Amino acid sequence: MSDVPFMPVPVHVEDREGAPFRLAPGVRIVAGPDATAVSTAVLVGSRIGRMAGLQLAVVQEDDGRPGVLVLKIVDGLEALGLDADLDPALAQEAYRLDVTTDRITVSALHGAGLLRGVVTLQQLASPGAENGTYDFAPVLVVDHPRYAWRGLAIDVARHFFGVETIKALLTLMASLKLNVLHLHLTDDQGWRLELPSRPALTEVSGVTAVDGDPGGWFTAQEYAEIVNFAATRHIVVIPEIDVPGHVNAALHAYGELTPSGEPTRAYTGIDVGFSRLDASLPATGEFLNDVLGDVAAMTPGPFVHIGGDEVLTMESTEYAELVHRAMDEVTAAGKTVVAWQEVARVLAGGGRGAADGVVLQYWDEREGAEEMVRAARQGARVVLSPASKVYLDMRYDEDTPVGLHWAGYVEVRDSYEWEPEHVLPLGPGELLGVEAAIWSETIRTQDDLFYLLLPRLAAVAEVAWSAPGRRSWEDFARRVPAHTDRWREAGLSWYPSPQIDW
Ligand code: TNX
Repeated sequence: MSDVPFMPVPVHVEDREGAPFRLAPGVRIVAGPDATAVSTAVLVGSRIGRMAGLQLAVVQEDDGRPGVLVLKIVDGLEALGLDADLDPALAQEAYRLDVTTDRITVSALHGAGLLRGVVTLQQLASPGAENGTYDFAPVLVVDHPRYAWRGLAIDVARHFFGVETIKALLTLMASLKLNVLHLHLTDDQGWRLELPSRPALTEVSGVTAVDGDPGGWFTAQEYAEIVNFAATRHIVVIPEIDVPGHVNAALHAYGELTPSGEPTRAYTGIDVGFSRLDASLPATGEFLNDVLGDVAAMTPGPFVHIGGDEVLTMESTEYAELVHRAMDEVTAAGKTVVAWQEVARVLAGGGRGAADGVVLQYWDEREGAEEMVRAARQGARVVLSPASKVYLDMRYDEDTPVGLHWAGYVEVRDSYEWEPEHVLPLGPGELLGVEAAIWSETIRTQDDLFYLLLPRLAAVAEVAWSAPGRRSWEDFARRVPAHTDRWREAGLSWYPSPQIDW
């Protein structure tokens, strides 16, 4: 075991003998002919190069001389030193990092694995003896994630956060090897994605937010920019259009969606559960078709999230009908449905296969566990977001200046010390992964946002990446302080938890 503060902790680390690899002028990146290796090389070249103030040349041929960083796509898991029967979804992100005095080699089956390996490499860097040089201690790391889905949901609806904040977030996520960014784009208080078929959604409801604070929205072009920025980091973006509740912003923009035909008033409070679509109105079907069709078309990733949470003013038959209509739109557009746990109720009644392919997100530990398990037996896959552990809008303690506390106070250790397999009694293959969430009712600034995210997001990332036998709270707490320099350089705030010896 090495004392390098890797985060999340890898599967296998082996210290090696010898002088460190020195990053100094003249170091080249060898990327071979593979396009994914080349694109990773360019990103790495600029990252590692910037760190040392160097321009690193990217070349195709490995001439065998020392002073190279080799990025290599290999054919099989055996070449990484891993078992051939590793789940293919995990294998995509597996990597082998081999640091010797003369050369560094990162190998993987896929560009995603290369990038994860390079993130590990960055964590190995320490300032060298000469000014501007960096040293990498000789080591062998062989690594792969525990879960294929390691996400963060951010609510940009209650308060809006623009492209620059989202990019800072994606950069942080990549550094923690997270791979899913779930954007909660619509809610009672605002609509944050411009859609070609429904311009009034943002023209009318883009400008509103909680407490009358400034709103905002992503233009279609900005959304594409976010999706591309994420893709370069092998992070998939999942847009959420929350229906059939949490829809006041839509009802405010389009009066045809209400029984009276009159638009509702803008809503700037923070209650939940009062707004709803109406299954009997013809406009409802057109709305679902337009909105979900547009969002699917704008999203290259395989998933669209339809929400489905907290509908408190609707009978179950109407709820089921609207959920099925939304699901059908997403499926017809060629995407996989993701939904909050409430949707399990609707699927669990449907018999074998009724939930095939759907991804359900479990958040409210007070209810719904049984339906979740039943839906999983019927084909649903599960992402865990247990609020008492990973709702990062919960306050750390009674003195935290922002945040809610309906799921309790959540200290860093609470976010870290839990076992995903103990949350629900699921069978093999049913548990896809773990997703943290941050809701923005009380969060107004980027500083508030990162103060709540860090260091808890690092804790959740390790829960999702690292195997249970490999991680412990004491060891995690010891490694956290080494990461604050990077956070500071990126301009991010964090919570100096008394549970950590800074
Ligand atoms: C529950 S999580 C909600 C959100 C709130 C959040 C606040 C979920 C599916 N619904 O509407 O913003 O709690 O913590």
